[in-house]
Amino acid sequence: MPKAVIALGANMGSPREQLQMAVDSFNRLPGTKVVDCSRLYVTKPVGYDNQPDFLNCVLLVETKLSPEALLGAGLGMEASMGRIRAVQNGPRTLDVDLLLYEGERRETEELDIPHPRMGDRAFVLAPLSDLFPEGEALGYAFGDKLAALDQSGVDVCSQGLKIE
Ligand code: PH2
Ligand code: MG
Ligand code: MG
Repeated sequence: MPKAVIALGANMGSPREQLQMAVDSFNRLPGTKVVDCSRLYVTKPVGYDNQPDFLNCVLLVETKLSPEALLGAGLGMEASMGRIRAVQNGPRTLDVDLLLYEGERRETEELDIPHPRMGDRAFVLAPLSDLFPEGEALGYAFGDKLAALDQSGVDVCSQGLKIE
């Protein structure tokens, strides 16, 4: 089965519970298994300051779903957790981003893979390096990018999420 990497983030409501629900929801999708989950990180907001800290993590899944179907399922989870898109980069109950999908690239209105901003974001690359300590994920090299980023404001939480 193809592998894919998904980033999760939340900073409204009960972020830990919402992220755990997203992990469980991905695990229950047809033809999809959550293989690994990074540690959970508490991170300072990037792009829009006046909002609470985020919880962020990254998942590795194996899936028979297409990239579009996988993203669609994630957007459905965002909607079911009451996400309202009020401010760009603003607070949210759940954000699901498809970062990478094995053997696939996209540059469409609907979907960009690799995710176009992932290489600038320590809150994405630090958890990604938990899953891929060698600094390369599904053909995407990120070790040098992570080393060049300021990683202050990206801290590991003592307790992570569970994969059922
Ligand atoms: N997501 C954003 C913008 N800024 N900052 C942090 N720390 N974590 C996020 O997940 C995040 C962000 C847009 O999706
Ligand atoms: Mg995002
Ligand atoms: Mg998003």
